[in-house]
Amino acid sequence: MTFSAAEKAAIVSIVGKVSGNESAIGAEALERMILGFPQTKTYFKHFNLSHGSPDLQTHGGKVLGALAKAAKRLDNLEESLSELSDLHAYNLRVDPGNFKLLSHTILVTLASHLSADFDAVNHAAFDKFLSVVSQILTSKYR
Ligand code: HNI
Repeated sequence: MTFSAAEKAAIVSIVGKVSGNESAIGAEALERMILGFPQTKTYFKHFNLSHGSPDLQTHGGKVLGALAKAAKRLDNLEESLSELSDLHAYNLRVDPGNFKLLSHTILVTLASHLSADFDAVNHAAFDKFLSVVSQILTSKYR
């Protein structure tokens, strides 16, 4: 899957707008996922899942940080996400369907915070980015 120059610019721009707020944005996306889709809580039994908890902030920062890092290597996503792909497939064994749920809540969180900056073109490009990342993170399951 490749990205057009316009898609790359949109993805990099959105990541730039989140820069510095990865933990807060990531925590909110995680909270929306566990509240909106409570079945996803099974993966986070060892976390304090209360609103704004340090666990949510730390983990949210890791997830959004990984996306920011990946956005710097859009031409070589498979290689840059290889270790995370191993982790999710072999260690965590997250059911692939959950990636759609988290991608959705990341998009909702971005829309809520970035408002007009998250227009339809940026939305479409970021949706594609999350879908490609999810595809890679779930590619080693079978
Ligand atoms: Ni995910 C750990 C990135 C989707 C459950 N995950 C990580 C880490 C990163 C990460 C980064 C930390 C790795 C490390 O410590 O070395 N996860 C991502 C990304 C996506 C994603 C970029 C998709 C956009 N993860 C999901 C989904 C679930 C999920 C959909 C389950 C619903 N991830 C986990 C769990 C851990 C995890 C569980 C381990 C957490 C811990 O610290 O114990």
